[in-house]
Amino acid sequence: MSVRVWKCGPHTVMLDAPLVMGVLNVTPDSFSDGGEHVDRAGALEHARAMLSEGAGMIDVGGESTRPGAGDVSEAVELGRVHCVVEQLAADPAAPPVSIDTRHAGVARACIAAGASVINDVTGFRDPAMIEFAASCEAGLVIMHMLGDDPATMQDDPHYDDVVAEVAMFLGQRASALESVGVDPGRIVVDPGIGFGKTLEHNLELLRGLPAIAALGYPVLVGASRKRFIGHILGEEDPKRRVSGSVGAAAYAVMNGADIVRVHDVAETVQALKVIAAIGRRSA
Ligand code: HH2
Repeated sequence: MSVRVWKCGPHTVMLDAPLVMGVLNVTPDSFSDGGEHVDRAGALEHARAMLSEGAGMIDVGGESTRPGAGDVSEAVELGRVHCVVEQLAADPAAPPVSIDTRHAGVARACIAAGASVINDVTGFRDPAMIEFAASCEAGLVIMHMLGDDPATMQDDPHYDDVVAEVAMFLGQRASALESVGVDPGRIVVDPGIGFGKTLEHNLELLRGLPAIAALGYPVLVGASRKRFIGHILGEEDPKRRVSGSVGAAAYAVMNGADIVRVHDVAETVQALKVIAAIGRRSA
């Protein structure tokens, strides 16, 4: 059996078992944990806690992309994330650090500071982002968002066939990156749960993960604490959506996801360990 790997700068990330990516929002306004990790020491402490709980990667973000979020300048975003990325990446034994940004300047500065992955929720549509991706060796997460603006993406989203359209977008963005010389082994694709999608679109995408995986790239799913889980559960408070989020992550992994982006690392790791044990066959 071939072992799947993801090339992320100096790291080779093994994807023979699901990878849990821990979310570190260094923002005042993220939808579920805004303001909790804005001081540097607290952010680092939270990242280290997630690593000890089993996260295989930390995704650091300095701009909320929740529906209706306003723009943040690159300078402000970078001011929030740069030191945190630098300090997390300074430990040679630490797993890779991902920078969650749609701004090429922030990506460039954070890769220089030691990050190994660029997670772009706009799917590498900005020519400056494509140019930078081609010039470095970082792992690249291509995410689908309807339109290119979180402020308006939830305004009456419409698709004729959400799974086919999202898969086509992801395939086209991956081809655009490969056409400028990006090694396909650096690419991961993500259907962008909640980014310009109704509840039913999100559910169709989770059911349709095999069609996304058929593109041939590893698949990342970020369903954690999102509003569609709140809709299903009738739960307004994102922090009270943990069990629902673990359920979504478990389903995603069983239906083809290689990486899950989560806020609640310990709970997710526990569920995935049980799934792995049940699925394991003795030779
Ligand atoms: N979701 C969010 C942010 N970045 N990146 C990827 N690849 N996939 C996702 O589903 C995804 C993402 C939104 O979650 P969060 O970071 O917790 O919230 P906010 O954008 O409000 O900071």
